[in-house]
Amino acid sequence: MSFLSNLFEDPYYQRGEPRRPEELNDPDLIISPDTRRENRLPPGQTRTRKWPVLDAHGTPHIDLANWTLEVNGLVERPQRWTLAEFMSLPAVRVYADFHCVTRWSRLDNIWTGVATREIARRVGLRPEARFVFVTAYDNGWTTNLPLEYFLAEDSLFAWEHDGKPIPPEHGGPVRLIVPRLYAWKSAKWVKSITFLERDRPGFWEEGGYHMRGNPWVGPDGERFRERGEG
Ligand SMILES: Nc1nc2c(c(=O)[nH]1)N[C@H]1C(S)=C(S)[C@@H](COP(=O)(O)O)O[C@H]1N2
Ligand SMILES: [Mo]
Repeated sequence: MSFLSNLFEDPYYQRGEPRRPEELNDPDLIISPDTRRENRLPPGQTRTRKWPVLDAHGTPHIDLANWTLEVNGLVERPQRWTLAEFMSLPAVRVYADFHCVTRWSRLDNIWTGVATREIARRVGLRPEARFVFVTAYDNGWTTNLPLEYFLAEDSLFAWEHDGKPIPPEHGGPVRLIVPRLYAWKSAKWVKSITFLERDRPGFWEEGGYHMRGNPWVGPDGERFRERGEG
């Protein structure tokens, strides 16, 4: 029964096995390297065929006419984009998997949006920048990550998933996608990005979640940090 209702009513339900990146056969598509692994599930993760909604405060109301994305901190040219300005920047498409620290992974996603590298190039990073602090529209929810993961080739500010606009509950109009880290670093409803010299814990990181959060490191991924670490 639930199988049938998922099949017919849930547009995100995945029927088949995840595609291999070679099968996509699309020279413009950026392939997240972790999708090329023999086993695409990081340790301790289970595949979900659905796309669960997970967030701390629920979906915020965002007035699209007043939406802005601001980039500041250790940059030469701080900037603020409206939604129309942001969506007219050159777009990329990325094939990637998505791993939530609560142990589900949604494989086989195509995201469209602006590469984080493109944004970094436009604001001009100062050499001291080493970490990224992200603020979102849901009650000022925050997260932090190392600059090299933010700037990875498969990281982007996405507005489409599998060719359709990202719906509000999944972070639309624009969310961050950082495929190489657990999904809590992929901020939904992104509002501002601040480049920092020293790392600073965000919402879940304050509560003991890992400052980096690489799902592939160690026997069970970097879920929590040890006392005294970071
Ligand atoms: N702004 C914001 N972004 C967020 C969260 C949140 O609470 N607020 N939750 C994170 C977590 S824990 C996960 S697993 C993913 C879930 O994204 P989804 O709801 O589209 O599956 O969003 C991440 N980004
Ligand atoms: Mo998560």
